[in-house]
Amino acid sequence: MYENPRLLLDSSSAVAPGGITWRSPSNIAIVKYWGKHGIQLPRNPSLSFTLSASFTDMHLEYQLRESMEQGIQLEFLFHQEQNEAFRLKMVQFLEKLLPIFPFLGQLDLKIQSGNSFPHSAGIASSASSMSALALCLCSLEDRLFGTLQDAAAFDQKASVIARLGSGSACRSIFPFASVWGNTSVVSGSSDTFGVGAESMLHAAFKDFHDDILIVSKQEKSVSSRAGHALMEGNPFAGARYEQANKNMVHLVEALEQGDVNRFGKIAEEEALTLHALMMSSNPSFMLMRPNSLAILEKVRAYRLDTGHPVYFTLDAGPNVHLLYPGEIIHEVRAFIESELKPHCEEGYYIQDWVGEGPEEL
Ligand code: 2P0
Repeated sequence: MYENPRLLLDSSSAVAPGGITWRSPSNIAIVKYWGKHGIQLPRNPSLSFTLSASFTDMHLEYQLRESMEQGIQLEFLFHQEQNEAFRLKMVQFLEKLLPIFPFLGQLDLKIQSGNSFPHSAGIASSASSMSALALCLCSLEDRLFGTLQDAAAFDQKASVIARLGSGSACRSIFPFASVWGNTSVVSGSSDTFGVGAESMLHAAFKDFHDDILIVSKQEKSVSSRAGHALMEGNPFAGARYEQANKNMVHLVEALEQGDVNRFGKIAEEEALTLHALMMSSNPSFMLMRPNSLAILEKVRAYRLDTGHPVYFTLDAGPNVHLLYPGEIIHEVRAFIESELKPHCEEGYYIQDWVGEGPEEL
């Protein structure tokens, strides 16, 4: 639907060389996307909070190509250094996008990219980097052709492009929260792009924190692509997709009503289900480490002892995300420092929070 052969520069186009920069954040799923089909289409709807401190900055430079070379011409720097593996991945992706952005084949491109979090923090950077790239490309289209002046159309196209790069990235385009995947409880929701969910958030959730406890800085033992693929043979897949649909309904209610405890119960169930699915896949993967489990048990005991609404979620890896409202930040940080930090690799954790979404710099 986004293929557009007319987005080509004609020979009389006078394109001045230029640059575009976007900062785009990561996101943390509360209802998880796990299982896909077709071209990056989700098996179930998901909902995430948009983060603030974990982001990618991407600068895209372009100039009209003078040579007759075909295809994508790209120079790529990651944290100011050449990275051939990343460059080739990026070239492959941009080549796939040529039917949507045919003008990319007429330009010499240079991308400089960097993350706010260390590369070796065991944090997936695909959501922030693919959303940043999608935003740069849509800004470039708009600058050259004026075709994305409408903010909603811009966001929707950016979300589609981000999704093609990495499913979860399509949710990073929107401030505070986003829903991706068709669900009857969110009007306008779609399998092909994320939609903003800020308007459904009770004030209680707009000041939510997500402290990311880094249990291991190692790369994930299984790629997301392989993880999603394992769902195709998982005996619990059907029940899982049903559960995700129900959790989405309940989560939207909890978010609207400001029901933090109901929200937290769903968040933990989703995280543990994701890991249970990986354990019950063939081959089976155990993504938590002993320190992950120690943290989960301490969080539950702390909640029981203090009554403070602190909940956990997990991505497809060993690191634990602690979710809690800003009003108890001092108590929770003291708990992290004394009880949880010893379970983190080199005592490392990232202080993050729900935020405003991407910004053009
Ligand atoms: C999510 N995750 O909803 C889920 C929960 C991780 C755990 O989406 O293959 O990098 O690029 O579409 O988006 C991570 O998978 O996978 C992910 P692809 P992606 O955030």
